Amino acid sequence: MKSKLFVSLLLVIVILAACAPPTVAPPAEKPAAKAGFKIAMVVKNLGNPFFEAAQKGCNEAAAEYGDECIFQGPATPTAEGQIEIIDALIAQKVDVIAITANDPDALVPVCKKAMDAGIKVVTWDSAVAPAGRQIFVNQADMEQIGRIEVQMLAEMIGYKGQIAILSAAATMANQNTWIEWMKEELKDPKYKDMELVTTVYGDDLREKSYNEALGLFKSYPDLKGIISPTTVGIAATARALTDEGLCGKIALTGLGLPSEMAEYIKSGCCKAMALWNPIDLGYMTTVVSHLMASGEITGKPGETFKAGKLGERTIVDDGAGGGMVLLGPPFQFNAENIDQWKDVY
Ligand code: RAM
Repeated sequence: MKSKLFVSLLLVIVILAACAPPTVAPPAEKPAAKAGFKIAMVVKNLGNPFFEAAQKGCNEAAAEYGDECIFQGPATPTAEGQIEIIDALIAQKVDVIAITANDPDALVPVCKKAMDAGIKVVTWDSAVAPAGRQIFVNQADMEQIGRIEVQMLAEMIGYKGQIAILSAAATMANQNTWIEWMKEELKDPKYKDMELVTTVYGDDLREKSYNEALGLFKSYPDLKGIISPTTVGIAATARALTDEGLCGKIALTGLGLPSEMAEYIKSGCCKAMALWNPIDLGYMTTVVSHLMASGEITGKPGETFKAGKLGERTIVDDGAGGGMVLLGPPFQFNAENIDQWKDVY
C-alpha cells in the first residue's frame, strides 16, 4: 500500500515536472546585422548627371557590401520635395538616409524624425545643418574649392574686369559656402582690378540657368568672366556663350562634369574647370552609410575605417563638433587632360 502511494506520488512529480514551463534563458543580445541594409541616397533632384554618377558609386558599394541602394530625388530641387521623400523612407523603415540637401535648415526636422526612428542620417555633397545629421561626407575642402575657382578665372582674364557668379539655388549649402570662400579669395590685393558685380541663381535647372546666363550678358555688357560652381550651371552657361558667339569675350570656369564640358573645353569656351570624382563620392557615401548601419563607426571624429577601394580613412572634425570624411582634393581639367575623363563621368 505504502509503496503504491510512493509510486503514484513519484508519477505525479514526474508529470508535473514534465508540464512545467522550460526555464527561459536570458534574452541574448541580438547581434548587429552586418549587411543587407537599405541605404537610401536622396539627391537634390533627378535628371542631373552629377547625381547619376554618384548613383553608380552607390550601386557599386552596395553590391560590394551586400546592401541595397535606393536612389531617390524630387523632380525639381526643392526642400519640400525632399521632405516628402524622407517621410516616405521613414515609413518604409530604411536603415540609412544619405542626403544632399536643397536647404540645410528646412530639412533638419524631418532628418531628426528619421534619427528618432532609429535611421542613421548621413549627409554628403550639400550638407544638412549639424543638428540634422550624424556624419558628413565632404567632397573636398570647401576653402580650396572656392579659392581655386577665383584663381582659374583670374588667370583667364589677366586679373582684370567685371566678373559674375552663376550659382545653383540660393538655399544650397555647398554652393553658398564655396561662394563665401571665393569672396575671401577676392579680398587679396592681387584681385584689386577684378569686380564681382552680381551672383545669380539658375536653381540647378538647365533652362533657368541658360536664361540667367543670357540675363548676365545683357545686364553687364562689359562682363569679362563667369564662375559657375555647379555642373548644371556651367554647362548651361557654356551653351549660352556658344549660342551667343561670346566665347573668347567672356571667360568661363567653375565646377563641371568632363562628359558635359569636353566640347566646350576643346572649343576654348571654358579653358579650365575643376571637380572631384562623383562616382567615388557616391561610393564613399554608401560605404560610410553601411558602416554607420552596422555600428562599425558611429561618426565621431578620430574613428578610422576602411572605405573599400578608397582605402583607410579617418573621421575628422567638421568644425561644428561633428564628424566629417573628406573624399580628396578637387581635380583641374583642361584641354590636355579632358579626353581621359570625358567618358568616365
Ligand atoms: C551640381 C550640384 C551638386 C554640386 C555640383 C558641383 O551638380 O549642385 O550639388 O556638387 O553641381
